[in-house]
Amino acid sequence: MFRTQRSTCPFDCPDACGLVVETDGLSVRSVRGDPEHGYTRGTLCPKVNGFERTVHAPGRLLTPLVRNGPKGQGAFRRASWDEAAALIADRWQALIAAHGRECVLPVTYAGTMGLIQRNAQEPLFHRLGASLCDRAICTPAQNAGWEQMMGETPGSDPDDAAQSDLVLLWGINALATNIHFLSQVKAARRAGGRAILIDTHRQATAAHADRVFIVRPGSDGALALGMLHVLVRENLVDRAFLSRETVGWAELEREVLPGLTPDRVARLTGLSVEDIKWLAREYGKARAPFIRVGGAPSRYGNGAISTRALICLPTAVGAWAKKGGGFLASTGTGAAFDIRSFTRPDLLPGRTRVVNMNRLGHALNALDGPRVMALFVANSNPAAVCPDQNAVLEGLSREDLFTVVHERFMTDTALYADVVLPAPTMLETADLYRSYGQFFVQRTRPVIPPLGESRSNWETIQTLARALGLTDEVFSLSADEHIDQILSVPSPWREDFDRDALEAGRAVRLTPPRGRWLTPSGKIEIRNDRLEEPLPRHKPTHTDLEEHGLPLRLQTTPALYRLNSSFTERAELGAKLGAQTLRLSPADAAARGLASGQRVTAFNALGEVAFVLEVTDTVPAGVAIAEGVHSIQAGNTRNVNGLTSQRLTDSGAGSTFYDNRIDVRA
Ligand SMILES: Nc1nc2c(c(=O)[nH]1)N[C@H]1C(S)=C(S)[C@@H](COP(=O)(O)OP(=O)(O)OC[C@H]3O[C@@H](n4cnc5c(=O)[nH]c(N)nc54)[C@H](O)[C@@H]3O)O[C@H]1N2
Ligand SMILES: Nc1nc2c(c(=O)[nH]1)N[C@H]1C(S)=C(S)[C@@H](COP(=O)(O)OP(=O)(O)OC[C@H]3O[C@@H](n4cnc5c(=O)[nH]c(N)nc54)[C@H](O)[C@@H]3O)O[C@H]1N2
Ligand SMILES: [Mo]
Repeated sequence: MFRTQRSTCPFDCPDACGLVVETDGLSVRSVRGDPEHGYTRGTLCPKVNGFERTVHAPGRLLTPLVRNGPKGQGAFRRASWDEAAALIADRWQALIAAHGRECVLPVTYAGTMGLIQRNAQEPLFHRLGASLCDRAICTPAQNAGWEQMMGETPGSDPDDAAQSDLVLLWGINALATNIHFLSQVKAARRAGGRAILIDTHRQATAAHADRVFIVRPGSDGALALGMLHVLVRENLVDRAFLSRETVGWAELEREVLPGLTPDRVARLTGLSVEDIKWLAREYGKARAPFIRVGGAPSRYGNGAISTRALICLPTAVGAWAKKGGGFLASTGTGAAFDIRSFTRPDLLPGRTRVVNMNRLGHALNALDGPRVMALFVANSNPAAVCPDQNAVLEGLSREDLFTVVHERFMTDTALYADVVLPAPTMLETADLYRSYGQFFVQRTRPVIPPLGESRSNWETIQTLARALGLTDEVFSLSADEHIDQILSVPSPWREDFDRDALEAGRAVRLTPPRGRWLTPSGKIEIRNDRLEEPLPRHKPTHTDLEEHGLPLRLQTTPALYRLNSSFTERAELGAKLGAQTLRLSPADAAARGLASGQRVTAFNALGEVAFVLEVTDTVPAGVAIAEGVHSIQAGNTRNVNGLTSQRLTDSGAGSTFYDNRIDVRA
């Protein structure tokens, strides 16, 4: 007998889809999009369609493993949970006694986005007073830029874009990374609206755009300010909105915008003067323009200040107040849940070191400060996803580093573990999900029992806490008890929340607070005097400043058939993704005597990476595109992160994956 139950896609994706899962009680038969979910509306991406093949993939880790060969070579023997937990507790206690509590470092990111399983490690490492991980690998610069101007104001509703007459897809490959937003784009276009894509190369989402503008990497802030210059000159700004709802417009108009003439912005962005004027006029004259911005424009040395410049666009034309208009980077639903009863920052015994995961390579190899001696990895694959892969692998190879990896599969990171612990998929655990790209929340219960001996992130932390002799109450409560506790804290976002529907497993909509700006001044803070740069300005990227740097700007873009490094277990997706490929323009290939299909080496001061070359006129001269985070077990010795640096953004200490230069040779 088969039965169906609702669940949620846990991956780090703005869509956070509702799922309908069919099982026989022990194994999963099919996974489909929930037709009754208000955002999923019954469709899924190619990765989670067929997710039963991930759940039951032959590579699933089913028991704890203990290393019994050289580091990094994948030699392991099976162990029981009791043995593995005792071994970890003994080693951690001995290392803490010898080196101090900060020698322990957790590195966790977003293997699952559920509030419990994503944050499970927090109470334990707070309680231990370990070093903490600044999980700054994705868009903290964008979040910082938003927060500096908009405070805790939620982003616009993606559904509104369906009623827009001009949707700007700005540095987002929605076809791969935010597929449900394309429904809004299609609806807007069906109703006579237009979509414009602004990117550094002609990527797949171009098929859904009326016009495509190719800009120089990291020049979005300059483009936004240049458009504002034109909007002012042509009297297309909403002065009533600006004087009522913002602070600092006058200074921006007086001190910053005069310098961003179309001529100068053309030089900075690579667009023509006519294109800049056209964009500004279309934006200024639109009834209700909607901007959907991706993460990429913020993954540069100027990422936060560029984000502020972008947010000035809807502000200048008052798009926020127009039905169908707005700006969406993140919906900001984190504000709807206070999870401190679970993460317990109050348990920290005192000050502790915070390690930025973008600088993991540095942290593992540095000799200054308390040396990292014990690494706990869960929900992440840092050997593949962190910048400066050579530094990360050098650190992970240290014989004196005791590494524990909690994983579903033998990832590039798990290969370097001393102890591997088996993790379940989301269909085997309970959780509470919110989304950063829409406003629905779902509470899930296990659909099938955990496979093999796998234990959820929270059960794993409970197991380790017990082995360490920790008796705090937080460790004794189940995931469901913690979820109940989180939901018992009231929030203005949940005033008319349908709790019964939530308990029945349905997606329930949050009500974002609207009608006021949640900033210290109560207005949109174009000028923010708390910052070193009170006004948005044009700032160069890291690579702009390397005058004599290598000639090609490297773009590390997400792939349709991968979620960062996840989904290597699915051979059919791997076949569609293909080999690790670098795309170059015909001009750059010809200048180097290179042809499509050839094996090439990309290099910079950080390392060398082998690719198969694809020559294509979708890529402009001076740019190189490497799509997807490939595994170094698939015949590659390094992936593209062998070429990305540990440099951080201007604010938010974010990653700068897109801000690197390379050259290529045969
Ligand atoms: N299929 C799939 N879906 C995913 C992911 C995945 O790996 N695969 N990853 C998930 C995660 S963690 C995230 S954060 C999101 C990311 O999803 P996106 O926000 O779509 O991805 P980005 O990396 O930001 O890149 C988006 C586009 O921006 C372009 N770009 C790069 N630099 C610039 C620039 O300076 N200006 C402009 N205008 N464009 C630029 C890139 O070429 C790329 O086409 O997607 C999530 N969803
Ligand atoms: N070159 C390049 N590098 C990138 C990116 C890029 O586009 N290009 N994207 C960057 C971005 S935006 C981000 S957000 C980061 C993402 O970095 P990560 O969050 O590390 O992303 P994933 O590669 O998906 O790795 C997540 C791992 O968690 C595991 N996992 C899944 N569920 C569970 C669970 O319940 N428990 C445990 N213990 N493990 C689980 C999965 O098997 C997977 O190996 O990567 C960044 N790195
Ligand atoms: Mo991300």
